[in-house]
Amino acid sequence: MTVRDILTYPDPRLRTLAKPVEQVDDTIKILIEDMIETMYAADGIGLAASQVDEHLQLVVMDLSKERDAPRVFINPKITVLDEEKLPYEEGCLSVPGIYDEVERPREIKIEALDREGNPFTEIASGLLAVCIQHEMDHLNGKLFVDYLSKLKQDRARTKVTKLVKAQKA
Ligand code: K2U
Ligand code: ZN
Repeated sequence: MTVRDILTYPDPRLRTLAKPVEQVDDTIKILIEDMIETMYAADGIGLAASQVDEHLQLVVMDLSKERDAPRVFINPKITVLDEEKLPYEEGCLSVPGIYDEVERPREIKIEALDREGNPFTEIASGLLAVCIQHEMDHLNGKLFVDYLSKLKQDRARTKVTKLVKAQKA
């Protein structure tokens, strides 16, 4: 398994539209393992393949306290079940150091394939609903900062660019 580099805002590759996974073959299974390791190494609770410059519809997540229950969502589709929106203080491994409130639909249905390629459906609310919607945005080339004001976006771009430059120095 390999810890992959995570693309950081405003890298234009983060805007790439992810393609569906055609077959859950060994290449995909290796990518899944690498993404899980990368997510844990970065202290994230979710990670989209787009963030490691692999533009496939693939998300990993671990919402457990023990950090020992990774979940895989291949070709995820979501349907809004309750239009009521709830705010959540979001962050992103691709936008380090920036946290702000985003409002998203409270309850959704998730349809995806698991890591063996078997289809499953799940009704989600709370952190699972927030996280999968955040990750689905990544697969569609959207970042949580896109929901913020232009001023906040400009400030985020400046702050992240400086942070990443300092990390590389
Ligand atoms: O996509 C990512 O960068 C993974 C996020 C997932 C996430 C974002 C917002 C809300 C919930 C999950 C990372 O895990 S960022 C870590 C984090 C988690 C909760 C709140 C803020 C930051
Ligand atoms: Zn993110």
